[in-house]
Amino acid sequence: MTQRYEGSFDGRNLRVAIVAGRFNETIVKQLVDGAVDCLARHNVQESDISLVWVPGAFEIPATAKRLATSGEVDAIVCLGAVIRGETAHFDYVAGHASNGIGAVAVETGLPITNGILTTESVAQAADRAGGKMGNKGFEAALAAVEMANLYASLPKPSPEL
Ligand code: INI
Repeated sequence: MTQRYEGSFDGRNLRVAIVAGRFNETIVKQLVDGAVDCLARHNVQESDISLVWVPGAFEIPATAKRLATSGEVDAIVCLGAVIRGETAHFDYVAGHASNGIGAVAVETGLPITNGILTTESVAQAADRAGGKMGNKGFEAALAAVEMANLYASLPKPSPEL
């Protein structure tokens, strides 16, 4: 018979860290609110949520790695806003953040989700931070709960591989 694996959306007993980049803070605060709301709605205890602020999206991957290797969290939600109109460094900051988060997730085997907005304008970012396109912070938090539960249910990784 086919073994089917899927993570549940029940966050009971999960310890979740949110790493948030302060750059474009008004937008990122909306993402954080969305993420915290999602975690609360999915039974994550308030005392099991850590919120870590860093200066900007560039600092998110290294901070996520510190948390991932602490053994004290089950999932990490990365939130930030990189807006093209505001920097010639857009591609570097956005690329580093996104690639870095992916690399940390693969290296550490911990669920780390990407709720970093990369948009052309502040208006596009606002649309995705509680506006007409929803809240990417909420979505990233939901993905973190699902992935933490999925990993808990999958066969354990072999220490030899
Ligand atoms: N950081 C962001 O999170 N978003 C941006 O749009 C941004 N811009 O425009 O430059 C940004 N820059 C700061 C960067 O993330 C670092 O904090 C900074 O370079 C210090 O290392």
